[in-house]
Parts: sequence; structure tokens; C-alpha cells
Amino acid sequence: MKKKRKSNEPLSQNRNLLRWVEKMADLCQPAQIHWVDGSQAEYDQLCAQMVEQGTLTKLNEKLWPGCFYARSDASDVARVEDRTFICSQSREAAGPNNNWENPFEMRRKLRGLFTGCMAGRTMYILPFSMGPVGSPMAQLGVELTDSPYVVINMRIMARIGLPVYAEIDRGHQRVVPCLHSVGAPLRKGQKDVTWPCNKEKYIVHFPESREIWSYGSGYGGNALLGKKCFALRIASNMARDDGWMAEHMLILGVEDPQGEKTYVAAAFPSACGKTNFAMLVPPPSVQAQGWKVTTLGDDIAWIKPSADGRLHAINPEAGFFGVAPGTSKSTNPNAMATLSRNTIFTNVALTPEGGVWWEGMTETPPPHLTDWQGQPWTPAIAQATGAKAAHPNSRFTAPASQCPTIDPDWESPTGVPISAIIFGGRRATTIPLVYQAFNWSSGVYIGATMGSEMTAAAAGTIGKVRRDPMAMLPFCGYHMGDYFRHWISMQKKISETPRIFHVNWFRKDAEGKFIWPGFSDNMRILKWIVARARVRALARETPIGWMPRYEDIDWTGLDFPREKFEELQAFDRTAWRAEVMAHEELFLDLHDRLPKELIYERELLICRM
Ligand code: O2Y
Ligand code: MN
Repeated sequence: MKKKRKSNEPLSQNRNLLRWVEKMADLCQPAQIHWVDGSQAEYDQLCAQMVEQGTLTKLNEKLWPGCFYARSDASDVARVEDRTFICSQSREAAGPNNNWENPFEMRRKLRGLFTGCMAGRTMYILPFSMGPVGSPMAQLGVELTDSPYVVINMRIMARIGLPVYAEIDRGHQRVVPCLHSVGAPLRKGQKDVTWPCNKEKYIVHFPESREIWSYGSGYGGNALLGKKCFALRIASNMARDDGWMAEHMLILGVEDPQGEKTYVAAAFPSACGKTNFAMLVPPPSVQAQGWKVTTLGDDIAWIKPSADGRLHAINPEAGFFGVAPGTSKSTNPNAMATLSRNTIFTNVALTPEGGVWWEGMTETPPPHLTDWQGQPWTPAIAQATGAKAAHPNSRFTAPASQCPTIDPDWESPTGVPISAIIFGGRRATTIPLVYQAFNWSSGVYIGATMGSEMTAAAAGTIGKVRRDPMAMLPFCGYHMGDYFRHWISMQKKISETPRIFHVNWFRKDAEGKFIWPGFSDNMRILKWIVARARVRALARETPIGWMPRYEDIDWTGLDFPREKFEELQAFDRTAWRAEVMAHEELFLDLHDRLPKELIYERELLICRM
């Protein structure tokens, strides 16, 4: 006989959803079921319950209004790429860029792990929309989770609750089922820990049936399943099948002094300042001319051909899950304003006043802190042991609507037209500050071969370039060669292609010092990019693409000598020959599915050199 579970009233009438919830509850055996309505009252109640349990700390209301702090288990602090699987029917479809296991085997394993995994806990039924509810570009999901921390974070990161049930009940759209458990069942009377998780972790995607199963972690991308799992890995499969693009890109708007708006999407590997670029503050001298930058998203873009023949983009998310260390009033004042209220902080340090701090937030650290592991921390301890107050991957979860530069059209259901796509990497040598691809296929080649030098890696690998095509290596839910084909094919669906650019803010001089000041001054490069996209700026042709001359950049308010600019833009034929030879490594891995356009692009590049 089935055990009766406590549940609030189901908030959907969708028979498929009701049946699936029942089936998964039978499998996971939670003590109760809670249908999430997404209201403020429910959020407040969940936060109060987690404060009571010790999972959350309420921050000082005067200093950090509406903010909470969570400290994770020390073993559960980041995405687990080696435990992330794409279980397509065939190994080939997943490609060498993904971990693959036979889907039947994996389902068997998961059924074992999920059996009884929610005992003693509540299963939350969390409906969410990636993209504005009702937008033709949005997609729906339901995450069943035993983590209230996931529910409150998802309320910031996605649109959740009653309006989403209404969409599901209209029955017009397929819903992506997402099952998540921290993998820590509670026996009767067993006391819970503040951050339940399991040392065995599985983050599994079934691309053909569009399902996500996540087990063992309560952290970030492993657990907030709308983000990387859905909006990139599953959505990249949907996008390939339906003729659109799910990309690891920020979206920003540039408004000129006449009020004309140009929208740009940009892909950078991690540690390249993506959130800072998305919230860029132009230098005062450029602001004085009337230029503005607006923010639409800092991480993911869904891009679709529109009836006007152009690509339009939405940010499928509703919040920022930004990395805290390095974020400050000088590096990113807009992020600091965004996270100043109604924000959840995870794994940063606590101040004695009930505030938060992380490395780089202020020049001088506070004299006493409690670090991300709950230990006393002082600058002297840090000096002696190297201990960080905040974990390097500590995060803030903050509503996008609170960003001072949020674009008025950030929730436009049909998205914004994209005029330029920027790829970037962190490269000390060889790669110029900025150049423009000759055309769409040479731009796809640039994106496919982009990469960053490793900064904090295993001994011997520092400085080695890690190729990260379109910054999608950990997020493309199928074979990377097929993904390149899809990029190439997108040109045929539109009449006006965005112009494609590559930037490198990180080139160094002979003394190992960065040549380019970066941050606000990146606006000068963005201005040239926008002008090129609007066919209003000059450039000179080089073997790798179009480059600005010194006089093509706006230098008002910055004393930047011509020689330094030439050093930044230098094209070194010998270094480039080695660079193109190194592309071979990536191409060898993917050779059987590479589009011929990329092979020809490489040949042409070699010929031009
Ligand atoms: O470690 C995590 O779970 C977060 S990873 C992340 C978070 C926000 C935006 N981007 C990323 C990423 O890894 O690209
Ligand atoms: Mn990201």
C-alpha cells in the first residue's frame, strides 16, 4: 500500500505534470510535497525556515537589506565537469567534448540513486520559465528539488510560480522535466546538516528526451537547473533542431549621443571579466559625449532569426549568479549596486557587523572576518597561511531588475536585434586587442579557435592555451563539430548577419605588464565595434581580419601613445603561424564532423600568412 504524503493543493491541472510528480515522488519518497507558487510570502517563509535550520544567515538589515548568507559544504563549491554527462543515444552524438554513458545504463544507475533519496525532506515542485513568461522565445521547465536553497535562488534567477503553471496548463509548449536531489535522505529523528549533499555526484542530461537529472550537489550550476543544464546544454540541442542558437554570451546595448541603440552579444571564457563587460561604465569623457551602455544579460543569450531577417536575442535568465571575488565599486559599480539588496551570498566571508566581504571588494580588508568555512580570518592569518576569506568561486545571486544599467527592453518578448558578436580570450601574446572577421564563416572560425591561457592550473600547464570554442566547451550539449556546422548554417536563415569581432584585453609587454587599461576604457573598443557594425568606421585589412588604426579609436580623456597601441595591435607573422598550427590540435579531435567551411577558412588563413 502507498504511503500517504502531505502536500499542499496542486497548483497545476496538467495531467502529464501531475502524473510525473506522482511517479517521481514514489521514487524519491519525500515526507511532503510543496507546490511552489513563487510569491514573496512563500520566499520569506522559506528563508525564515532556512535561518531556523542554520542554512541561511540573515544579514544586517540596515547594511544589506533583504540579504541572506549561505555557507556550503567545503566539498560542494563549484560545477563538477567530470561528473557532468550528456547521455545521448549514441556516443558520437555527444562528441569528444562531453562525458557520455549509455542512457539505459545511466537511467538504471539514477533510479538506484534516487530511490528514497528525499526521505524526511520536502519535494518542491518548482515551475520555471527561461525567458519572459509567454514570450515566443521562452521555454518552460519544472524542477523537482529537495533543496529550499535551490527554490529561493531559482526565484531570483528565473521566472517561477503561478504564471508559469498557467503557461503549462495552456498546454502549448513542451516542458523540460528536471529532477534534483542533494542526495541526503534523513532517517526518522536524524538531525539535518546545514548544507546537505552527497560525495557521489551526477549531473545528467538526456538530450533526445530533453530531461535533466542532478544528484548529490546543492551548488550553483549543478543544482539551479534552469541555468547551465537547461539554458545551455539542453537548449543547445533544441536550438540545433529548431534553427536558433543557445549561447554562453552576455548581451549589452550601446546608445549613441543621438539615442540610436546597437545591441551586441559577447562570449568570453571564465576569468575574462564577462559580468564587468556586461555592466560597463564608459569613461567620463565618453559619457560626456552622450554615450551609454545598458545591460541585458551577463551569461546566456538565446538568439533566433526574426521576421526582419536579423538575429534577435533574449536573456533567458532573470538574475545574476556572479562570482564575488574581484567585484568592487571600482571594477564594477553596477554589480555592487545590484547586489546591495535582496541578494543571496554564498561562500563569501562574514563581517562582525553582519555584512559580507570578499577579496577585492575593498583595498584594505576588514581586521576580523569569519571566512567561508566559518573560521576566524584576519589579514595576518591570510599572510601566514594564504587562506582566502571568501572562496574563489563564491557567488551573489541578485535580481537583474536591480541593475542600474538594466536595458528598458531586457524583458522584450521578441528580444533585441544583434548587430555584433564579440569573442574574447585571455592571451598574453600574439592576439591583438581587437580585430574584425572578414565575414560570417571567418568569424565562426575565430570563435571556434578562441581560447585562454590557463592562470591557476596544475604545475606545468600555466600559460598553455586552453581552447574553448565560443566559450561553450563545458556547455555544448552535443558534438562540437556539429555545433560549428550549426553556426555556419545560421547564415542561411538571415539576410543581415551580425559582424563578428575578437578582443583580447590581456596582452602583455616585454616586462609582463598589461598594456591595455581595460574596464571603462574597453568602451573605446566597443565604440569602434559598433561603428564598424553600422558601416561607419574605417579599418585596415590584415591577414587575420580588419583592424582599427590609431586614429579610428576615440582617445578623448586618455593619454594612450600611438606606439603602445601599435604594440597591442601588432600582427607577428611567426607567432601567428604557430597559433594556426596549434588550431590543428582542436580540429584533429573533431575532424569527422568539422564543417568544410572551417577547413577552408584555416587553409585561407595559412595562405594569407
Ligand atoms: O560553479 C558554479 O556553479 C557556477 S559557474 C557559473 C556561474 C555563473 C555564470 N557562469 C558560470 C560558468 O561557469 O560559466
Ligand atoms: Mn557562464
